[in-house]
Amino acid sequence: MNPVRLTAMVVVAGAIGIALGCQRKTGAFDQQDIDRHHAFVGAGPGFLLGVATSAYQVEGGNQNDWTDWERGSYPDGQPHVAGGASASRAADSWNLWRQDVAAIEDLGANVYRFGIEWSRLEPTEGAWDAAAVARYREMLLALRAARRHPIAPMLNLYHFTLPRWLAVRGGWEWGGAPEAFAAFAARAADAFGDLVDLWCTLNEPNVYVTKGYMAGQWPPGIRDPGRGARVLARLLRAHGLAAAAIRAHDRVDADGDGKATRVGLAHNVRVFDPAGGPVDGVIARIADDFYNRAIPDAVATGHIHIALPTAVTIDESAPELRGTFDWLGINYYTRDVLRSRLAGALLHGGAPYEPVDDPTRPHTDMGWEIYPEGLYRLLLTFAPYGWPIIVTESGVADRTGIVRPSFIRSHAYAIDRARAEGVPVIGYLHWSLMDNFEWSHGYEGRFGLYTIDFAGDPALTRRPTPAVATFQALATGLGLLPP
Ligand code: GBH
Repeated sequence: MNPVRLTAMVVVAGAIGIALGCQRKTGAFDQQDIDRHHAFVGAGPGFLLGVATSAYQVEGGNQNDWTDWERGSYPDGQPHVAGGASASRAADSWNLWRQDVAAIEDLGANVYRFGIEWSRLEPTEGAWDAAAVARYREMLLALRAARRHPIAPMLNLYHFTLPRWLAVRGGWEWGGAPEAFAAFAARAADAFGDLVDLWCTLNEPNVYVTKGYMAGQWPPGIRDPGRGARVLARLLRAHGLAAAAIRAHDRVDADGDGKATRVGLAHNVRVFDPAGGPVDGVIARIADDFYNRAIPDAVATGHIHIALPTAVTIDESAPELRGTFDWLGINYYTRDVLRSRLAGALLHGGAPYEPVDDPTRPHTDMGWEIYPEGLYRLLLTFAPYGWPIIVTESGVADRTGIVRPSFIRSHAYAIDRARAEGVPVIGYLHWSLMDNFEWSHGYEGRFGLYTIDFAGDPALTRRPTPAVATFQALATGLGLLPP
């Protein structure tokens, strides 16, 4: 189908979808519908079914701003990372990557989203580690030569960690950071472009700024919304420059589909529902504009608008951002139900709202509400932008492994409901392939399809959880595994 018609179709479908979405806002999925549903059937051979990880969370052996943060503690003595854990070995994927590839083959996945670590490839400014390049290439080749069918790599360039040389200059607050990132992207495209078509520039810029510059729970540990908003604008600039660099430097169509590059970004989205009255509604709308809308709006319009009332309003022209998405990546985990606390915020500072938890709803080990309807609602919300959508992350912290199968099935159902209404979802990637270093939660958040006994098993064996079979059933439905 020609792109104009496709776009028109998507916009119309999206508009209808939004109307439906509003109507059905509180309409919970019927468990019997989910149980009966065969997910992704008819999605077509091009559908991307895969798993995701990030470099720092799985590789081990890295030295960057997070390594330094892990060693630190808060003024009250609490370590920055629960239990004082560190990612010094993590899942040891730097050495055990063949086991990772074998696990992905067993799943039947046809795409693997993973990171290349900037601090490893460019340990000092301008340097380039040829041995690290060779090791990543070895893995890329193994993915392309996988057992049943090729596993397309989706290469992620930035996922929360910065080289030390850049962090000491001020990280993303340093004016030269976007250009430095684009230079890294260009070199990565030169080094890996013959094996990679799917490029993800940034992971969750909104999560990075809220954790690193507002909550102060991640490096650089700042609590200043204004600075956070400015860093978000910087990250958008960095994305724009990197997208251009990737397209200029990767001219090789690795998979023969006629396109050398398909560039996007993984955007964390959350449903913000008001707990009650009109003020809660206004607050939810502000949260939605800042958290969910600012990034795609900037790319759609070529204008950066970031507003945090009472803290900062940024308005900048950025025409170079237009056209930088071949796809939009959606990372979805949970929703927030918000009750405003404006008076409290004005008098004592802090967030202008507090989350209201409904204890009757199911929750994950991290305390996040399990709300698959939110994925459906958000897919309808993002469809009118017109980009094909890849669910670049969806997953659940579940130490037992018992919850994950139904979590996968309900979220796949949410995707299919959106697809049935015309939303062009072209892929689903589960977070995560295996248990890994869950940032400030250390090894307490278990997101893996494969579990790892970090404390008791020095071999770090990847052991399948019950959800492996659930995922394999999706692959079978898509013809990626034999019935
Ligand atoms: C993703 O972030 C990351 O890309 C990945 O590195 C990470 O391992 C994975 O998800 C699992 O966390 O604690 O009240 O703020 C998702 C980050 C998840 C942050 C939901 C905010 C809301 C609950 N977000 N979370 S709260």
